[in-house]
Amino acid sequence: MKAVFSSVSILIPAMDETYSLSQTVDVIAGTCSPEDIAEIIIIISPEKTSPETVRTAQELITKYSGLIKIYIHGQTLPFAGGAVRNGIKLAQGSHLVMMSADLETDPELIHEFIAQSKKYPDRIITASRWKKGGSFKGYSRIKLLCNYVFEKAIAWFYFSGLSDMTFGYRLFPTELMKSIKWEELKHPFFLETALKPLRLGVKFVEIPAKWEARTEGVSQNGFFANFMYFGTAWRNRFLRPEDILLNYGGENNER
Ligand SMILES: Nc1nc2c(ncn2[C@@H]2O[C@H](COP(=O)(O)OP(=O)(O)OP(=O)(O)O)[C@@H](O)[C@H]2O)c(=O)[nH]1
Ligand SMILES: [Mg+2]
Repeated sequence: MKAVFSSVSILIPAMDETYSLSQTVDVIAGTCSPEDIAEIIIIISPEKTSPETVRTAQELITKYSGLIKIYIHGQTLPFAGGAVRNGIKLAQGSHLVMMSADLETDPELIHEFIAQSKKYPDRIITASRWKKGGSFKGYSRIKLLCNYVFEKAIAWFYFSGLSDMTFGYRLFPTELMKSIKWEELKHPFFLETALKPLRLGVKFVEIPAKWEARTEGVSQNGFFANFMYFGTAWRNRFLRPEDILLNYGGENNER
């Protein structure tokens, strides 16, 4: 699968963010070339996303009309992973970015993601808080310790040099994302988006990211939900390409 960079679709699931969502989009608009952005899709839950968030999204659509295509999509699959999976199906750009609306995925990095993707269009560009230059601010000590141990264990288990597989801030070739049979719906989906491509032999580029706890809204991921990540790590470890790809061998069959 050879990818060529033409533009990026940016997927932003949102629940209870207002100024954080605006700032995310404003920074992207202020730091990236409009021709590099295919679209920004704000994915909301019709039942759970707050009316203020929806209003903010509508204001952004008006503010950038004629400059950047922004639209709202009401998710049909549940939870954060389901929202992103809906976005993948819709993405029109050659590449797509998965990020959040709570400013924990620093929007200042998007132009760097794009620059790296132009250089390495077949690779996944992934943000790492553990790489030199990255950091955490406002992460509880216990979470930090658990994350450190988990990241080390999982890198060892997968023979991978990646340092931050649980962080949901990545750029992918769109075709790759559309070709995979995704399984997770909740937060472990962020981990799954590293593990399945790793099993397929896809290469990654890590860029350092500074993570800062949200100042608005609440995390949808309770502490004990983090234990679900073990199951995801285990289940994906022994998958083969024929288990992962929707249309394995399809190209050959067409001949
Ligand atoms: N549309 C939609 N968005 C969601 C849902 N759950 C979470 N989000 C959004 O997804 C993004 C990440 O969610 P968080 O709950 O902050 O998850 P996280 O940052 O991975 O986890 P923490 O480290 O605990 O904050 C935020 O922009 C949320 O608003 C959901 O069910 N539907
Ligand atoms: Mg968050």
